Amino acid sequence: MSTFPIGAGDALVIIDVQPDFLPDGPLPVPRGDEVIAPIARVVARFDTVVATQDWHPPGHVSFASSHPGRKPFDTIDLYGAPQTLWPDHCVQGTPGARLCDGLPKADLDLILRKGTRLDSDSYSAFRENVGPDGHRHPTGLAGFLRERNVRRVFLCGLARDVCVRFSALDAAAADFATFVIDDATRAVHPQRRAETDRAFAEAGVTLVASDDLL
Ligand code: VGL
Ligand code: ZN
Repeated sequence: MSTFPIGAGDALVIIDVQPDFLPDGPLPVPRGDEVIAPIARVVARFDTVVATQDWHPPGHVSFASSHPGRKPFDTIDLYGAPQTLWPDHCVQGTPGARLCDGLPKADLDLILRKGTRLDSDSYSAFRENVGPDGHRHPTGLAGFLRERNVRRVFLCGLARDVCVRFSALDAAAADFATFVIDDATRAVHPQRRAETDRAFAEAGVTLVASDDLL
């Protein structure tokens, strides 16, 4: 028996399962390839399935290479908020920015691209990071889900401590009941797991296992 029977008001949101985040990519997520199998197992349960792609223009503000003297994983102040600088990754139109082989692409209702503006990043599928005008602009995903009468959002993908984390917090802030399918995520920094778990707990985000949905 399924612990979480999945129905019409539920959406699966698959975050950034792209080759550049796999263990051989320029921004490797350890064991990131292991999320694909559990995602492929649960996808058929959902009427609404969204996948995001991190989709940056060349020279993106989040790339360390765009900031002379900085190196990957440095943190800078950007528009009054901390911004981690990353190796170049997920450049628009490159093979590393595609959705990974093995993802159930035929089941996707929406592919949402984020981080597309040169001067702002977007960890979250729901809202960009703070931009030059001091605002976090919505991507439109909350409206898409609401118009389909979605009440519960189930998140999975990469990376647990970056884009999955910020997407889950924003889903909860947008009043969706929010779940993270834990075994269908992997983190850039697995050793910092407690920090992400605390953020989930404070936001009322519930961790579930993919088997609980079957
Ligand atoms: C991500 C770092 C930079 C992610 C995206 O998908 O978690 N992490 N851009
Ligand atoms: Zn990125």
